[in-house]
Amino acid sequence: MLRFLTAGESHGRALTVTVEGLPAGLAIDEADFQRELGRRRLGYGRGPRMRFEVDELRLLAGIRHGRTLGSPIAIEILNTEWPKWEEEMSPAPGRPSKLHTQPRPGHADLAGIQKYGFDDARDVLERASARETAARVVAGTLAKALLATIDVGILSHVVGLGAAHAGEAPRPTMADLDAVDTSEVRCFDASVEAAMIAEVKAAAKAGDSLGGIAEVLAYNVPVGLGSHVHWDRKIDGLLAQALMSIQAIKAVELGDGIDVASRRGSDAHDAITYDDSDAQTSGGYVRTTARAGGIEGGMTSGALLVARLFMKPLASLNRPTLATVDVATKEATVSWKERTDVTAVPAMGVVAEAMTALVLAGEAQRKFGGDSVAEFCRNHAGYMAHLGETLSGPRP
Ligand code: EPS
Repeated sequence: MLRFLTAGESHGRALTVTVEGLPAGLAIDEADFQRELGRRRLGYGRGPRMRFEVDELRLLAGIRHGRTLGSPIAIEILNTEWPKWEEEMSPAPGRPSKLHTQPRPGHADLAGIQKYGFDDARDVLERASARETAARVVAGTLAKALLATIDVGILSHVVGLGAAHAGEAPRPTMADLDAVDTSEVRCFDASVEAAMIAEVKAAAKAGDSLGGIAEVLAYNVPVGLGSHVHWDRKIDGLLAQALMSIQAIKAVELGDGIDVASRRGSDAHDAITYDDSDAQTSGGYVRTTARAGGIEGGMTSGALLVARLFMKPLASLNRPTLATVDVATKEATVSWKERTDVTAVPAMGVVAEAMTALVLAGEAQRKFGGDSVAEFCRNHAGYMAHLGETLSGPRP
């Protein structure tokens, strides 16, 4: 079973991530993590921190000479500003210099203060912050590397930013990933890029924030990851949970999930054809459309996996205007001003790739097993070679 745990506060000394359950022999090095972390820092509308944050890494355990050992992997991501925050975030007994008592509407501040009995929203916000997604991206880099050994590729692109939406442009393939990352808003539809940037500029000028939509695509996913047999083995449920857990995500759509609810069945599903020259992921059974998002009955179908994530505008506003209540005095006020991004939708897509990779890699390991990458790949190849054969041959 592939598991990971992160720890760390946004302005603490470091984030750490422990990843457990990967096979031995997976080729990985620091540059792989840095490439993905660098992609996560991109995006028009990010705040000042993303210009100076460097995501310095320490590979602490589980990797030797560029290969995983099969043991738990532990990685630390140092926070650039720690020296500035050392006193405020010190683990030693003491008191904060200032209490943040005016919770930001839409943030974890108020529910966290109430639930944990805090008198300072910083005790909540430091962990609720999307800084934690850097650790997820590190874990996701390992998951992507495992999936790459069976030729599964994952990418994301932004399809909505504020009121600007991409049209019906063709979906990017893995070969288009650099082009997507080159776009300032990670949008593959060049005709809408300027409108997205204008949206961000206008929101920034107003001291406001913006949400949006990113689409994640997973190519070459083999048929049969996940299962129909239990609610907690259905891969659509696992993906929804993993993607909804990303900070500020309020909805996840798989395939045309929202739209098909108002169509007739004859117009909502993906017709099946057979083409044995296209046997790679699905045993030759080809879906002619991608409405189901590559998932049927809680299992991957071998078709393109498509998930869309809907992100709310960030709760921290550069010009706080929403009414709130000071929890110390119960007086009406607005929140304090916390440094923030205008939007983080382009980065969210990269985080969504990581979470998708972690779910798919976990399910691939459940299906193919293997203590070494070689064994994992052999088992995958054996399964793919015999797709479509019945369990025990002809009935007696
Ligand atoms: C964030 C606020 C900003 C973002 C941060 C998420 O951080 P700061 O308060 O330090 O300016 O830059 O994102 C990251 C640090 C990151 O690595 O993604 C928030 O409140 O969620």
